[in-house]
Amino acid sequence: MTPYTLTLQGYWRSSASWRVRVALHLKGLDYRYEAVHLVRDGGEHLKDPYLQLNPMGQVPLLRVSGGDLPAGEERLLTQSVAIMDLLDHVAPSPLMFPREPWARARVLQLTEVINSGIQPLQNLSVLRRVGELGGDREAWAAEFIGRGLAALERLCAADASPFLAGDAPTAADACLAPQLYNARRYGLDVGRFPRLRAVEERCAALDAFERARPERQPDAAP
Ligand SMILES: N[C@@H](CCC(=O)N[C@@H](CS)C(=O)NCC(=O)O)C(=O)O
Repeated sequence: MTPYTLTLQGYWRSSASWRVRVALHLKGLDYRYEAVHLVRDGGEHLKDPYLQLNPMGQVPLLRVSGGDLPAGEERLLTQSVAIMDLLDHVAPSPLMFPREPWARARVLQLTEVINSGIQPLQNLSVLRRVGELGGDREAWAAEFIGRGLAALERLCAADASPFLAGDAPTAADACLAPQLYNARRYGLDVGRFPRLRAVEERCAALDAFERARPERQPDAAP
């Protein structure tokens, strides 16, 4: 089998792209990075050719060829949670989603609190629309990030394991680091979330998490 060829189309400050970068680095996978600018000229993600590839007009997108795919075929995958799951097939160690059903469900639960319950409410397109409708974008984002993280803190407070769901980082931890970064961007005092902060610190000590940070990406703006 030939090695997989992976290209990540993302944006330095995109939290969903950041999750995928964490997974790629944890697994030690080489990948090409192609920046899709979310802000310049109204956003490359909302125009062709990118919009043809992802009609949702969002990053990240992973392009995959080689490996167990038929020769010459390239597959495109969007949605960071689906991408992290596919990466468990491409490189099973370490797993982003444990195989044991209860442990897997717990990781998915915590992942979805962020992926479905927080991030979509503070997404660029949603905040733009809140602004157009006369709302306060920053207050809106802070409100929903704060509510979601408070719930996540409660869901995890009784668990003393080093990471959100066990002894090793999973997809849930890959979602947590970028979400706390966004919380700070919108002025939240993350000291309110001691369990989440402790996990974040443990993650930050790992090279994979450090390399995935926005400011380490080639398209990072000063
Ligand atoms: N559920 C999607 C969310 C993707 C997403 O919202 N991406 C953001 C950046 S983090 C985006 O492209 N936003 C562009 C916009 O809202 O216009 C995933 O996990 O991949």
